[in-house]
Amino acid sequence: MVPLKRRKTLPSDAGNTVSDSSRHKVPNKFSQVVLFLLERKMGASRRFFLSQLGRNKGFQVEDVFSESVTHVISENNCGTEVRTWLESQGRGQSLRVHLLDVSWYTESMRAGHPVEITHRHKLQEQQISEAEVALFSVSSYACQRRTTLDNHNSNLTILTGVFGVGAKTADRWIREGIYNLEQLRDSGQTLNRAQKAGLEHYDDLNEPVTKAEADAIGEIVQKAVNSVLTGSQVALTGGFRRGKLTGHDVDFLITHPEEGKEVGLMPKVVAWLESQGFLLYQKTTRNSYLESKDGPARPASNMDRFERCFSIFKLTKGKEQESTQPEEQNDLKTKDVLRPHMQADTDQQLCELSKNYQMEAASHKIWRAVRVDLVVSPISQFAFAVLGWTGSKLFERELRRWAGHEKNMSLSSHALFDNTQNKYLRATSEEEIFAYLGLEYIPPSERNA
Ligand code: DGT
Ligand code: MG
Repeated sequence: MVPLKRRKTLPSDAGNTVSDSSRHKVPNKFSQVVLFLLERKMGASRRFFLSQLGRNKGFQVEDVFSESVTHVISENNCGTEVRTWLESQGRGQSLRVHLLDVSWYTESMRAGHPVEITHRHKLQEQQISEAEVALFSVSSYACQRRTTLDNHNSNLTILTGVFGVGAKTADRWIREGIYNLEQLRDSGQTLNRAQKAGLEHYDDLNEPVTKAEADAIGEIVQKAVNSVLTGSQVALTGGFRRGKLTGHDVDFLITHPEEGKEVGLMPKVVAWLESQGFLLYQKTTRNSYLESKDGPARPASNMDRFERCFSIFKLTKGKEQESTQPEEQNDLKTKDVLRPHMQADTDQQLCELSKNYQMEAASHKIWRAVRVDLVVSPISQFAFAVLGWTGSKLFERELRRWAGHEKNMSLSSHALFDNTQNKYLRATSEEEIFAYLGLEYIPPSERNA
């Protein structure tokens, strides 16, 4: 049996607790500076990662805002927003603290000590409307709001950008003195299969996937699915379904209109893709959701229960519309890129030649690696799966929070259970699910919370 990888919960503002093992590894070197990172717009995982980074450098970084905090660090917030947040926490009197942009924090991390605060580090004031003030001083549900793509997002920096590397591993490596990819390559660290693939295809995987590439991969997946089981259906989910023009991966949901026919589909699809040379990496986890056994859907525990394949596709460049089989293409060989005059007489020249070769080979590479998630769902759960896999993550979290707090229901990507009536509510469309939840239907393009 393949063990399920559980989603890890990160400490957040709400939790206010952190295990002893993850804190204060290095004593506070700067006793006058007590930092607090605001999760708002930064996100829980980035906040967690940056906080750990600071602690490892000897800074005191608090999980919970308190009187002792001297510097509040935020990202993509203006001064007014942070002040309003502080006031909403009942900390209006604490306005004497420094309100700083995350750039001050990252520069201080790099310098190894708190750098001088200059004008550009200070949060700028900006007029915000009363409605906006209300939005984050009063609790609200993102699944009641319409949020388009016009908002900011940040990528996790350095090591956590490697596929297969989570905040915990990155933190361990940083403590061992590994700060970047070069150091990681030279360190001789034992990497698992996912991390090896992540390192090998690092540049490709950090280049956003375009909609055209997502469509090209969609055609390949459709072809794979039809080849192994006629009548199977493929739906594009994730950010691209919400209208995003780029993404970090491409998400697909696969089903068959006849319940039960989807069983055993994933290994066949994966085998077909592998046989055609489309996969650079794949890891499949099996479906472990059983309604009769699991009982009412408990959201957190049901997150990863579909049969799912984490993969890296090999997509031919510039042929997005043709879905050409990669094995028909030949990578450029040394002879194609080494110019005739490139003769090496010394070791140094040889080294230069090799560097040139690698650079030229990379620029001529005719395929790129793309992260693709494939998920198989039985048709009876398909509407819930589509809703759950369309995102955004915050929108999903808020939907489940709404279901539980406001409707006494449990929502997951598998089912909706009404705790009052003690029964499952069946649905064949997202619209029906919104209706059960007493919410106005929000189309995918407006779920970008
Ligand atoms: P992207 O890929 O960066 O453009 O952004 P998204 O929104 O496509 O994010 P992604 O690919 O991480 O996840 C797509 C949606 O799928 C996300 O909004 C929530 C859902 N999702 C992600 N991971 C899991 C999971 O492990 N289980 C379940 N049930 N849903 C997940
Ligand atoms: Mg995605």
